[in-house]
Amino acid sequence: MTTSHPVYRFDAAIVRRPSQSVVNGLRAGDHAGPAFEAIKSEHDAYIAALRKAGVAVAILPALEAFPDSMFVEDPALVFSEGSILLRPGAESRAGEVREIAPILRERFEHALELPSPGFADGGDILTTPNSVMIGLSSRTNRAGAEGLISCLAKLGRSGEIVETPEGVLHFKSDCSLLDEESVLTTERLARSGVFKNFKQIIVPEGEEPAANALRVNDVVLVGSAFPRTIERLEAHGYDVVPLHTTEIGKIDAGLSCMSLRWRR
Ligand code: CIR
Repeated sequence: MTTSHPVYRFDAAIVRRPSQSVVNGLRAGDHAGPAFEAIKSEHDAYIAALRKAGVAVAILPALEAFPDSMFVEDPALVFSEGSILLRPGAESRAGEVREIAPILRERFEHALELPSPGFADGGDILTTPNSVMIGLSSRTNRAGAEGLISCLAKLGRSGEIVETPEGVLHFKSDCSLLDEESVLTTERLARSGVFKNFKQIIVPEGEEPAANALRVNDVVLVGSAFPRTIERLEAHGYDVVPLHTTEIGKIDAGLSCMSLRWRR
């Protein structure tokens, strides 16, 4: 189906303040974790950018028990038509669902839950005009993806199962939607052919984490550490807002992870 408004038009978002425990956030590899103050300033700038783009942002309190809980994109999925509580694939993140559930039930008339069994992280889900792409990954398995497809059907949307490149945390670590017909993607993901029906802008080699950008209304939020990607997007006419992501990048996160966004 085709939605009545572009899928990157949002007027509401939920974010969650980082906890001090974020310094222990999950990460692949054994490099040093981020510094709390630096994460906090990246998060503050992100909220300011969403507001400037025209989004009403609700801020949830930090959850010390859950180091990765500022990444609210993962435990749930939201649309104008309703919300779906997911089941994150990392054990340490399972309890985040219980924390966000009441907030979604309050805001959405249709608040669905991913059926058991199966796991699905919001970071693996890319909403496009014609389908919701669900990337299989170390966090999202086939049972979770199939359960999600049944929930999406109840909201009048169709889901499509796709593959995440080997070694990449989430499907959306490597891509983002730029407009109704264009995506920003890494070369390794583009190679799979998953975006054959889209115009593709490939992030330059060495800037792969830039692929997790975020189109919000008239602007595209992009990590400021990726000048060649920014240049490429500007050359295609996008209005880019660069944001610091170096600290959240240390725990494998990017710009989409820090909010749940929808149009009321
Ligand atoms: C994790 O490994 O779960 C967090 N450290 C990063 C989550 C990033 N979320 C996202 O890409 N949606």
